[in-house]
Amino acid sequence: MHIGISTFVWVSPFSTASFDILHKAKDIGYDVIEIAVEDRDLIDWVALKKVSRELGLNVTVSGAFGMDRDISSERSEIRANGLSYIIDCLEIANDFESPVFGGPLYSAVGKTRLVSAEQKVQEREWCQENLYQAIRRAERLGVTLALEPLNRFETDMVNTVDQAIAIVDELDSPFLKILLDTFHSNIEEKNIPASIVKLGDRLVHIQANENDRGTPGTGHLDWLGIRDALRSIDYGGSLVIETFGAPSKELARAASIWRPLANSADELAAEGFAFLKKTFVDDE
Ligand code: LER
Repeated sequence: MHIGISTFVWVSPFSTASFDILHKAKDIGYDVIEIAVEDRDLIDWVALKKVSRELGLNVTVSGAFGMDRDISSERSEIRANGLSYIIDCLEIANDFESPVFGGPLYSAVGKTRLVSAEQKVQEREWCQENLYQAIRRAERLGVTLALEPLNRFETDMVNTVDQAIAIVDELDSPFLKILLDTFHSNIEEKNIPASIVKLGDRLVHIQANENDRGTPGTGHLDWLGIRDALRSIDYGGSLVIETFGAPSKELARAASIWRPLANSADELAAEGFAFLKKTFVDDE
């Protein structure tokens, strides 16, 4: 199993000025760097590819779904912008040979409202129409879309594994699967290992985060249960730490991290890696 870390652990937005993160990740021992695409224009992609190749780091790509990137918005221009952002990220993922592009593809992070049943149906239809378009592009590029349920405080659309499975099964494509972030699952799932088993081969990416989004291994998640469940489904994706060392313009309010979660991002990265390696890789 490959172990990775998101650029969000150190900075937001990730830009050419922060390429030192890749060196830090490599020095610690990570196999994967997850590039969070907040503003693609801040990144020199050619130079990034050179650095990641030289270091031998695999790349995965994740999205930052701010309010103007919402494929289920009432406003058609925002839905179009959301779809075009997903397509841009799929192309980046293809260029970097990332097997997945992951995130809460269906809506904007932090969009939580009380809406009528009719409106919910309409928003879900918009979501499905746009995901259908995104899947067509994903199929051509050979990159899998990984849809991530978020906890109830961050979205009113897909909170649970069951809700994610319903959307993914309706669209029925090998290029639309599911990303599980254990921080969100800890709030919404009754039993994370059982949810992993239920996901089976729909599960293509894991964000391996502690219950407080601090260093993995320092909280109360059932990591051994998670490991056994992943083994039982022959999980072949990566385990990526995603927490926020610096507030993201798009996500800060939703993520609601108002205090440091470790002494430093470097410490969280090093200790989190040691824990995940010991737990998930060393006794494989
Ligand atoms: C996005 O991947 C995520 O996990 C959110 O919790 C950010 O607020």
